[in-house]
Amino acid sequence: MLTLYHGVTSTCSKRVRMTLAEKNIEWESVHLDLSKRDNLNPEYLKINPNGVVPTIVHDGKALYESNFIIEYLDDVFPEPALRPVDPYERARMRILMDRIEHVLHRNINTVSWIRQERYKRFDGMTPDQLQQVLDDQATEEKRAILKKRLEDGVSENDMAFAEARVAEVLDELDVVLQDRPWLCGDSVSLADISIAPFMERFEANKMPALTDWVKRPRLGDWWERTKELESFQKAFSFRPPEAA
Ligand SMILES: N[C@@H](CCC(=O)N[C@@H](CS)C(=O)NCC(=O)O)C(=O)O
Repeated sequence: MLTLYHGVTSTCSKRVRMTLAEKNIEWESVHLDLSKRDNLNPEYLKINPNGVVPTIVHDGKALYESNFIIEYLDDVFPEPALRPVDPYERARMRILMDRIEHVLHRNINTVSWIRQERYKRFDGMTPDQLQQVLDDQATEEKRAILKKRLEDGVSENDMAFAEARVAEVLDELDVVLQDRPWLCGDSVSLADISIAPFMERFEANKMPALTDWVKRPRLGDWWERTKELESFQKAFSFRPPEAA
């Protein structure tokens, strides 16, 4: 049995849902509402000490970090294979996934604070309530980032810097796609799945610099084909029972 603890709009959760759909794996859903901070519930922190989604529990064993979860799923449910066989290509796939997670995701998070109006979650809270939210953060790093955002906000300069870092990764992906239809070759791989949720977010957030397909025509073409994938449609149309 496989249980996925996830959030409906969470990009990292969509990676896992898309991988599960590619492999036609049955799973049980435990939906966490991030706006209500379900992810900071002490019970949940026992299986995800970082207090973020997603987490899977497979055969009684918990695993977190979405890029590692999807590699695990590819190991345990090998069909269809979502990683190149060639060791060099496989290593390149991991480098792409690392850039997507540690440069692109990290920076888009700064932008989303404003674009997705995440700061509104804290509107109307008293200083004591805000302090409680800070105290509840699962890690010192998350506490420091949130404290700075609550105290100083995110400036135009911060936004521009973060968006430019995201654009650099997208430029790299456009170059990678010069000689191949998918990021790791002729078929969909974990690298394609790793970036797909962010592309959707750039479109939804109406970020023209990040969805400029004249500047990045190969990535634009890749994005059109990705949206057609059944696994993409299944993963992205998920709605928690309470929203149905
Ligand atoms: N590197 C982690 C990142 C997970 C992550 O940042 N999840 C976000 C949603 S996409 C989250 O849970 N945010 C809630 C919070 O930070 O409080 C992964 O890939 O699983």
